[in-house]
Amino acid sequence: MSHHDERTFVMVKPDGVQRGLIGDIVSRFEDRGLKMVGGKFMQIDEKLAHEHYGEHEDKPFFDGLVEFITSGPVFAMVWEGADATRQVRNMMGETDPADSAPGTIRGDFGLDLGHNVIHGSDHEDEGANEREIDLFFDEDELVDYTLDTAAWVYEDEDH
Ligand code: IDP
Ligand code: MG
Repeated sequence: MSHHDERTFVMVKPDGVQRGLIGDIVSRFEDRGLKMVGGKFMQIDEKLAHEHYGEHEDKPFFDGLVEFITSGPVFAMVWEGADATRQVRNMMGETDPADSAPGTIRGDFGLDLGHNVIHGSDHEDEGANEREIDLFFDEDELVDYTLDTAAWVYEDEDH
């Protein structure tokens, strides 16, 4: 794998789907030069919600979080690119939209901590990206292909 091939898990949460933000959010990652290698419009069940948010099991907001994330469809994605996990987190903003800078996804689209529009793997949690990709996608649901614009995004990518 080249250094352009880091993969990260991203998901438009039920509030983002209901508010019609899938297209806008996908556009931001496309515009940045990242490559979508997987995408799935789906409903999260209780079991998957518990697995995905297992690290927060003991937090007071856990039950509400599970209820929210299972309350309607989500759009789960895998994005690939240089430093993808950290770059996506930067584009998302802070966990609380109220603390997120304008120009970030949460800073542009949210006002409330519980409804913060998007999930992205934590770049400070080693291996979280791979774990979450495995949880949501089968290997054959991820597509290997060449994005022709990559040569213009990356200086050291061949034409
Ligand atoms: P992150 O989504 O920015 O990685 P985490 O700390 O991993 O933030 O928390 C996971 C999700 O749990 C948040 O995105 C948010 O939806 C919810 N959450 C986190 N902290 C709180 C809280 O204090 N109250 C309510 N919901 C919370
Ligand atoms: Mg997190």
